Amino acid sequence: RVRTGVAAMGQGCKYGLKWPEELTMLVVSCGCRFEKGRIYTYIGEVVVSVNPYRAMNIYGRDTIEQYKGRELYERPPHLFAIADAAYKAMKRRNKDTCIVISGESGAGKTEASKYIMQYIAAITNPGQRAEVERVKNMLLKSNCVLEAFGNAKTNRNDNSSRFGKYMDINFDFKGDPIGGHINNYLLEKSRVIFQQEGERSFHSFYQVCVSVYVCVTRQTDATISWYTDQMGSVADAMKVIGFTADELQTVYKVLATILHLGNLTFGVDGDTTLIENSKVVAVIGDLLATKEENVEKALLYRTVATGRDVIDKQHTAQEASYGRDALAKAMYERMFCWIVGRINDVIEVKNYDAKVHGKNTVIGVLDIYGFEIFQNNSFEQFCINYCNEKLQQLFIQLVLRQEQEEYQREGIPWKHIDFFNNQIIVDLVELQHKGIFSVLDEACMNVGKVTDKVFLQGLNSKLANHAHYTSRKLSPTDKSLEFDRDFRVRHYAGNVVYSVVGFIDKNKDTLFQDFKRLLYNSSNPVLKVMWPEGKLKITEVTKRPLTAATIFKNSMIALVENLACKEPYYVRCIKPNDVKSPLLFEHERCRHQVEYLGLLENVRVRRAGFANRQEYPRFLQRYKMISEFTWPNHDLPSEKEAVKKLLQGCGFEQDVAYGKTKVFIRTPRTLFCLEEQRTEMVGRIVLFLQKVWRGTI
Ligand code: AOV
Ligand code: MG
Repeated sequence: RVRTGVAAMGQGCKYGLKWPEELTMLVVSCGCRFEKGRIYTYIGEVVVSVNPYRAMNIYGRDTIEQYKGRELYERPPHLFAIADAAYKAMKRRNKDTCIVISGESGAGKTEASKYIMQYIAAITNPGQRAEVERVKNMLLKSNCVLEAFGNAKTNRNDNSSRFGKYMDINFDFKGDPIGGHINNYLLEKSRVIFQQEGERSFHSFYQVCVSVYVCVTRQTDATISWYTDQMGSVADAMKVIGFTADELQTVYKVLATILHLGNLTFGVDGDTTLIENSKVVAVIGDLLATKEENVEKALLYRTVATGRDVIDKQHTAQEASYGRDALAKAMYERMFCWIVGRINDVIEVKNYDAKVHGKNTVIGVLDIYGFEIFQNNSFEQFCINYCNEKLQQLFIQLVLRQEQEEYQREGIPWKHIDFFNNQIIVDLVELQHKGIFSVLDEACMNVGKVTDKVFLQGLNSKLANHAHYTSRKLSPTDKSLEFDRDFRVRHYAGNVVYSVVGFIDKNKDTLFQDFKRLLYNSSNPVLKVMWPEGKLKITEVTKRPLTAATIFKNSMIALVENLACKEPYYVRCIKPNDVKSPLLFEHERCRHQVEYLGLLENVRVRRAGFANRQEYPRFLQRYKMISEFTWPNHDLPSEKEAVKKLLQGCGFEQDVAYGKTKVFIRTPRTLFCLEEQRTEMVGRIVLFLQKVWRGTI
């Protein structure tokens, strides 16, 4: 039973092995498989994937063929099998399904999501319909574009997703892709103006730079040539998707503007704030298709309405720098959302009439930023880690809790298996009035003295007794926390110290109206559409916008609701080491991940539970031909009784349990045998019918 890896390991641990040996064995099993190049393992229907950090020859056409249309346990564990299972469930049962990929930063989520999409593209559209081919091509090409603008090198991953992505792929009644939709979540835009030691800004900036500055490309650094290669394919992909030449130009101009903004410095002369390198302003004016003096004014002044009067208030140098950075971040974020919007325009399902074509079903693929801990963790890490808490909660609900609840509902004898429920941490972040986001929003609403320190004080008074929250004030002897700056959250995946510096600003996310008007009034129409709110008059802009935390929280709640109403398939990614080595499987590191991902509980539930369950009528319909008691009809009082008789007759009695409405099958092997017998019988029946038909019987 090597094939099922971890699950098989679980079955082998019948001899009273308890924590932590049981966990250790799980990890050892994963490690052995990793060393043999078997990077995938199943726990029930969950795929555990260990990042190989080397090119694997397991994603080609021949492998795709091996998995196409097969059942999960027929072939060695693979991402393709889970993609196929999600596809089959969608096609056979008309169900919306989703594939949720989780794991910490650098564990292999984005790569997995791409292989899954490639697989789906490869197995669909046997009729080669042109429109379907077009849609598939767009869906695949969109990955490359979004990675260029939304990924960056971090200290955890050279190609780290700095935004969350959920993609719906829509299928017609034939099971062919006819469109899609991408939802993107909170881009880490602060990266545009600041990167931690060893990190970089978004790939897109380097891609434009290598194309402009030959001297950069002469460097022999491998990553530079990578950027050069990418530059070409991103531009090609954008053209294929349908970005016009003007649109592409505007994208480059926005990138260039941001780079130039980064060079701007402010000084003071008496009472006047001024721009020290005014030549840069001219360049920016040019790039933004607006007058130089408009740019200068927007950078140095703020128009405010006081009663009926409208006055220009001069910024201090500090305010001007703040405004410049906010502009750079906002321009990038706005452009990113615009790109996603343009892709959606193109891939959106068109001309589909459900009345004519039947229900249009969906497979959702979720690839978000993984849990991360850096030297310095700020608002962005806080949001990213909260997002991972939400997904862990969903996993608990769907895999651990629901499974156990079903046994109870069906009256199957069951000993409850405990697991750590992270709802308490989700509440710590998102609970109304009491959670960290609420305290942050309250602090931002305060007029007058609003500082990050005040926010921290708010947290300390509201959360003093929370088991997963602490700060130096609450734990005075804990030197790893700085007074008036840090708080620590005990996340499901580890402890993270956050610095409150910047939380208020990032949450308020203020961009002076003057910039919005500046960009809206550009004579470049592409730029103009990115900034529709710039058309509002000074006196019209009154409503307080939602904070970044509230927007993110609402989008996460909506995401989880959306996933929860689909049939989920899980890929749990594990990062074997911190040095990107294909050879190193660090047991302690992996043990930690297996533990917090809830995989041990997952194994326990599966081991004590059943691999497969089917409602009696459905089961009977499928297998009745293999038993003389049920073929062609049975005379038993109920379908449940008929199923019992059938299974007794085949000798599977030991491996099944009978619930109120469903039969539960413990091991996949039994299901195989049933399937084999069925195939054989169906063959015989067909042969028999053919003979009858030809009159040879
Ligand atoms: P992530 O998506 O989980 O991190 P990635 O999918 O970007 O992680 O994987 C990180 C790197 O690991 C990739 O760039 C590859 O070099 C390598 N890798 C991952 N999976 C495979 C595979 N199946 N085969 C070969 N190499 C692989 V983050 O986006 O940082 O959370 O926010
Ligand atoms: Mg990623």
